[in-house]
Amino acid sequence: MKKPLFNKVLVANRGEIALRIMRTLRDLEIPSVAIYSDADAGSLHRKYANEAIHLPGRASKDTYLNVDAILEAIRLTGADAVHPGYGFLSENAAFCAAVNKMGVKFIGPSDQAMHLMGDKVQAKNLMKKHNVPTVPGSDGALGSLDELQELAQKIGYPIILKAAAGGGGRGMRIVRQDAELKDSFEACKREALSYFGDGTVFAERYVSNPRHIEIQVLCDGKRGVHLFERDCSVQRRHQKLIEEAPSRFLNQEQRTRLGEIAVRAALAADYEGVGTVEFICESPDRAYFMEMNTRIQVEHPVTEMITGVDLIQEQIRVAATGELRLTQDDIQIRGWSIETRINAEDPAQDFMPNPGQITHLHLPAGPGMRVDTHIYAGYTIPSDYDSMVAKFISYGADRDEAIQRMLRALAEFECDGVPTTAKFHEVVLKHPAFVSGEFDTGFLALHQKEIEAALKGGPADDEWSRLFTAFQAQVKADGRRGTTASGPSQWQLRARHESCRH
Ligand code: MV4
Repeated sequence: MKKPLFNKVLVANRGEIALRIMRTLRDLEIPSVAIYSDADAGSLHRKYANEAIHLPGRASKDTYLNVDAILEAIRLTGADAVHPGYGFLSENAAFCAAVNKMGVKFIGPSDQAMHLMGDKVQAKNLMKKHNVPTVPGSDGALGSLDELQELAQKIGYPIILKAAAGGGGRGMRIVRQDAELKDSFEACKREALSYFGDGTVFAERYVSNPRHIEIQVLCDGKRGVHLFERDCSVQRRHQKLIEEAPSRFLNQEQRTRLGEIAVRAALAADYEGVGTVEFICESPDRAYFMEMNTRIQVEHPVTEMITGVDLIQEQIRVAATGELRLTQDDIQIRGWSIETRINAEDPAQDFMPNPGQITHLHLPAGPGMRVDTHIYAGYTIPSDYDSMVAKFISYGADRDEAIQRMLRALAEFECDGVPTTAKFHEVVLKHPAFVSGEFDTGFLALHQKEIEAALKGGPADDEWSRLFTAFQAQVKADGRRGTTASGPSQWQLRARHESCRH
């Protein structure tokens, strides 16, 4: 009888990711423990787990962020491992250390590696030592305004100021001229201190409208493999909305090169578990290390779809055995995958979160469609947590098929009682710039007006759909499958689109 990897795993999270982790635990025949707040008394993750511990209260700080309550739940249930998911305490080094101190395994990296990557100055210094490309900027933390002024003379504008304890777009300021430097520097330090309790700030040359390319890595502290890239450039205010794997932006040689750099970056910190090394790219050959996320990410399913690897299972295996069982040769790309985040927000109301009760629900399915969600008909979306209620993950032999299948799913989806971002995703997935793959992190800002017009169902929307259908027909007529589907260039499409718009 094989010794189980763990006897019982407490999942210190909620929503779709808690369910997703518990399903893999079920595959591995490992009993799961849920924690749930007052607001999640009717949640699927509570129902699905083998055991469930109620954490009194609604607010995150009293429940999913309540370290003492969660440590007590571990003691109470005798769990020998904890999976933190993403968000909440997943990158909280103190929680990680407290769990390990109990003799319970935190499924993730060591608290040292987590702490190191959480300090963007330390992380960047480590990368420089290991020949991982970084953006030119200050040599570590900025000591004074004089130092910043000297740097500005040296590297020129625009410059971006960043909080060392920040990340994910928090605590950043772009400076475009000398006159703004002093106030921006003071403001950035003040915000860093109040948001993160650490006023340390550093500076870099600002790369305008980069692509956001991130590499999935899986390490055991000694060895590491990469599972290729995800392109997360379609973002709104640093909130990713659409992610895909692989990226049209990289060819096979660039993909391999960036993957090897990412593994080197992770092993520089003796990294154990799954992690994501994030780059911004000025061009396919000019990628710069941004930060390393030391958790499983929301968008991990697109990587699972193109590689066939269950990342949560591998994460649990490495945590239990300390050994990576995959080699780089085991990991191949097959097909294309796209994820859209379905948020209970109203895109027509500036994406304002709009929780409430779901009175009718029909979820899409069929070939090439995976839905990771915790909602059900009659479920009331609590206002206490983030607004993401589902992830639609499409899979196709190539990018065009992945887009088509996502559009099929979005059209099939029905959800009454709360507005969602589904219609927004339909509009974006039909946009010539998206379809052609020629977009960067500035995509939504650049096309905001057209997208808003299409959302209102104006003529642009009908014309858009017609244009999209014509484009797709041409791709098929060309018989060109795969990512190199050319069809009319984005600019031809756009010109046609523009001419039709007026
Ligand atoms: C940058 C950058 C351009 N130049 N750093 C955003 C969050 C974190 N991952 C790092 N980020 C960026 N750092 C330099 N030197 C662009 C981003 C960035 C971004 C910036 C503004 C608006 C949207 C963005 C989306 C992804 C990355």
